[in-house]
Amino acid sequence: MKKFLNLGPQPLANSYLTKKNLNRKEKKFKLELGFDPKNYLVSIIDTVPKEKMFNENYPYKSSESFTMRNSFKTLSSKIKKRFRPKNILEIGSNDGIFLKNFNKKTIIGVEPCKNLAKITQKKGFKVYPEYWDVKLSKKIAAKKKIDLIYSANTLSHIKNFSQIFKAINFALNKNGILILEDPSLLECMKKNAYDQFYCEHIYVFSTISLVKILSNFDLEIFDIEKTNTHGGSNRYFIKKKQNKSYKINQSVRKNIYKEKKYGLNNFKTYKNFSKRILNSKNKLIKLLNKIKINNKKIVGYGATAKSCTILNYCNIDNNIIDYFYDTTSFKIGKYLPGSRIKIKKYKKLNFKKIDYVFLGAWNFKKEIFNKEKTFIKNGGKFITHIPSPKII
Ligand code: JHZ
Repeated sequence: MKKFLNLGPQPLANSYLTKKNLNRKEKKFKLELGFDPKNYLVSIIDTVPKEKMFNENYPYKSSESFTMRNSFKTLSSKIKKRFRPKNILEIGSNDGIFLKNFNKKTIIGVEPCKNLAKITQKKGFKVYPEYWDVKLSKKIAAKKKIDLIYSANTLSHIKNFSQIFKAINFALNKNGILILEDPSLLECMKKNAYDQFYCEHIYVFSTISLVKILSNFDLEIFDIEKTNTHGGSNRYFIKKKQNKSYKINQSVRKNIYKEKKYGLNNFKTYKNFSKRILNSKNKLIKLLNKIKINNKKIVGYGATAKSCTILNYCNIDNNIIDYFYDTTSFKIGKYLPGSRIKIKKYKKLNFKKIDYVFLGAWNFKKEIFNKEKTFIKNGGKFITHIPSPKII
């Protein structure tokens, strides 16, 4: 693995602090990114044990945003029409945002964060509160092999990819389909979205890396859809190579072409990205300091895991951002890791009290701008670092 980016020592991105443990020293982990020239895979060099990140205190709930609820709903209808699966398995079912669109008898979930698994179990769905691995896959497949496996923003969080795909191959019917959805490395690089890198995102996948990896497990991508969620994701449709009922669609070739043209197969591209990120950091610090010199008030919007990377890499604390607004009950009243900026219960932005808003959840810009029309109309301004730090 060739190292290209050092985002410094970072606390766990989703370990929000309570008032009680605010003075405690936080454990920090090296956040360095590397490129594996053999598999074209970008990943974190030193990973954190999964139990430290994904446990019964996991604060992120997918259902907090309208955009995500809508995206999962639309996809569910498409799946029913295009594949007509008799049974479905979702790996990383979070709070049931996808599952709830299906009949309880036809879908099962896997969710190791027990607090989240419980939310869906309470609604009557079968959810295994376990980590996805070969052992669990065998347990599930012993009852019945699966027609369709779906996983969004989860496989990129599991350290051992050979175990992930071995387990999937095992559970999947011979004509079964795997739909895998994760942030696109190409979009991340184009947008200078270095905040996609934090402890939980062990990989940020590209098509060219997945093609190589999947091939070792007799799996292949036959179609790709682009989605706007999480700053630009790819939704990969994957099948076993032996299954000839789907032809490989043009979209696969197109994606590969675009990624190679951009240079995702070339280490130099990553070194250049790293230079841009250092510039982005310096520009953001300069911009925020200039606003503060003029005694203006800045708050944050969306206490995302991504924000943790930005705040800690750029040394931003509550001298710069007074507090963050967030709608997630698990996060409200707590403090962002490292920066220790307070998270307050979301209130509509008040232009009389707030001058600038840092977009922690920049990936939901459209949804947020829609909600905050009054603030914008009255001169309230947002700050974003995507694709480069600026006031909008
Ligand atoms: P959002 C998490 O990352 C963690 P984060 C995880 N590792 C991952 O991969 C992605 O999700 C999928 C709030 N919000 O989705 C809700 C408002 O307050 O960008 C959330 O706390 N008001 C699993 O944390 C946060 O912003 C709003 O109007 O980077 C959004 O977090 C909206 C739209 C959101 O993921």
